[in-house]
Amino acid sequence: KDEGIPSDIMKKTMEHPCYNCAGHQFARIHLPVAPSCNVQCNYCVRKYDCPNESRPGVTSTILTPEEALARYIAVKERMPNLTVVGIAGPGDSLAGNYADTKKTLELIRSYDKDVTFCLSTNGLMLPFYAEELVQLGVTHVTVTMNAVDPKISGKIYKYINYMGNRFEGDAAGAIMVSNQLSGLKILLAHGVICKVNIVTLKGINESHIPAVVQTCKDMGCYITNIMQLIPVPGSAFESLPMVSNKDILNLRNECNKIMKQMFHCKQCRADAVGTLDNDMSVDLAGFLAPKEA
Ligand code: CLF
Ligand code: SF4
Repeated sequence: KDEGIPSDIMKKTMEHPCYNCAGHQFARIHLPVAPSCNVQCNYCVRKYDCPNESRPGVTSTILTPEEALARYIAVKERMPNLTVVGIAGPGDSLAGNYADTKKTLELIRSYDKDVTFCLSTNGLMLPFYAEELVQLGVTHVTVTMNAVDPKISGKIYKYINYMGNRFEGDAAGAIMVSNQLSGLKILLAHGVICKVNIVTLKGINESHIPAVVQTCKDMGCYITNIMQLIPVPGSAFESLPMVSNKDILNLRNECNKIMKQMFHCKQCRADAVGTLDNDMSVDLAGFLAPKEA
């Protein structure tokens, strides 16, 4: 199933902690340079990190691109197994702060030719930026796509802000699905390794998830990550019943028959640093402090 992927990209994928369960020894650093967002998901309260790619309840300090480079250099010097730079919010990497996302990647690339660039997005602006991301050297992209049916997608967003207008309901769903799919298509045509995150929303998209996974498989995505919704107090979906770990496992197992599944997602912070099992961001200053002689 990995046929057709060039060997250098395959190597990056094998050394990416999220794209395969065997990547435990490799570390990633999330650089929190993208605070703004262009949509309002019903499960999100914006004062926390984007729960499309993070566990809720954490607020990352925003870094400028220059600060992000400095953090990358400091961490890389102490973490030789660091293979991946991820931009995962705390808002959306392609929303209003896209210029900072871009600048961050450019600065890091001029310092490090090899590190893998990984980016996560809700997909709204992906058709506009996909080719530029390829030029910037992004080889791995995650799109959170909770539905491929506009009616179902439309129930997940309170509204979206797009081309100067606000859309809701079916119209919002239709734009999201269309842009997520066309953005993915452009990336896939350029050989980007694509992952789709799917947040399981009881009574909303639960039974539709295999159809989302089948669409991802048919397009040529590499892996899907079926995630649990951790309800955020104050969000529109705060009282949506949580899907049990067992139900998530069953869904992943069912969808594993369709295509490769992620079983080890840690729903990490937008400023996570380290291996998936050992997040150093909680005490980054301590980790970076000069060691006592
Ligand atoms: Fe970060 Fe996401 Fe890239 Fe990984 S996280 S941008 S793909 S480098 Fe990984 Fe964390 Fe799960 Fe995301 S464990 S929340 S899947
Ligand atoms: Fe919140 Fe959705 Fe925006 Fe992520 S994409 S920050 S979940 S509104």
